[in-house]
Amino acid sequence: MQSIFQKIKEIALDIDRAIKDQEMGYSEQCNASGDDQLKLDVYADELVEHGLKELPIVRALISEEKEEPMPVHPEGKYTICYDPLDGSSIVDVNLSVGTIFGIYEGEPCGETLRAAAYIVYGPRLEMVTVTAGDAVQHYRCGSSQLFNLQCEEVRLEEKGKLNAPGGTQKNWSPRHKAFIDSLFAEGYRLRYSGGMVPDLHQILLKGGGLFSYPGTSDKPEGKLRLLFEVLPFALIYEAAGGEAVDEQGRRLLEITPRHPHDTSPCFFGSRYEISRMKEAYGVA
Ligand code: P6P
Repeated sequence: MQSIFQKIKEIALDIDRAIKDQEMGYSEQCNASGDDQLKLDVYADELVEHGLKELPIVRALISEEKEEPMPVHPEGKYTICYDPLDGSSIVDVNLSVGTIFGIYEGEPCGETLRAAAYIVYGPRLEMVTVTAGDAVQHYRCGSSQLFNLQCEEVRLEEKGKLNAPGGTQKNWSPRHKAFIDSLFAEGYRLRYSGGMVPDLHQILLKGGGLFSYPGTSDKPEGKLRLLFEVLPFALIYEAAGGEAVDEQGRRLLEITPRHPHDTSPCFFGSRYEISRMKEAYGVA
């Protein structure tokens, strides 16, 4: 696994440079989910693909930016699913964005997820990693271009203070709106940038709270993709002592996608907030 994390660090430095140097225009393409692709999306996708293909341990790759899985080394052990530049639509206004990796052994699903990592491209370049069964680790890249360990065991508090409610509010169910409003009535502070990676990174490092992207009238199955967005963060949040569930209160890591680009409604947070969600959704 360390060879993968090391390669991710190298890729992160390349994408960080590209964000600073590349133009922000749109390509003529769109991805498998129908999202318009920035030239930067395409370039970041190439950087991840070419970097990971150098590792003999990689059996296959699945990218948010490509419809089909990419076979790599037949004797490889892991299938790596990734979102090369999540939140790229906000990079042109200089908000933080990220890259997300799920490292699966066998057919990719919650149960075969062996490790996860994400990179945050913000005022500082940072990385968070976890191997199933181990602690969540947080790294920061200094001017030396080295990733220095900041915390060897990132933990969520039992209850947090931050609330990151995703999705178009006019398309929320009345049940979801009542639940989100009840958290604000308890004094939670709104922290939502529209970038999944910095929004979840903030809650993780600030001790807790809730990030939610529910099913909505326009997106009944949610917006966030299981293999390369939802499941990697589910592994990280559970390893940090939190929970990650769908609208039935089921662990997201118990889900097996039918298609590589399947999405799921998702709730990530500290135990208290997830218990409140289960009460509000009647799935406690
Ligand atoms: P909304 C970015 O496009 C993204 O995929 C995630 O990074 C983010 O959490 C979500 O979409 C934001 O979606 O509908 O709240 O703007």
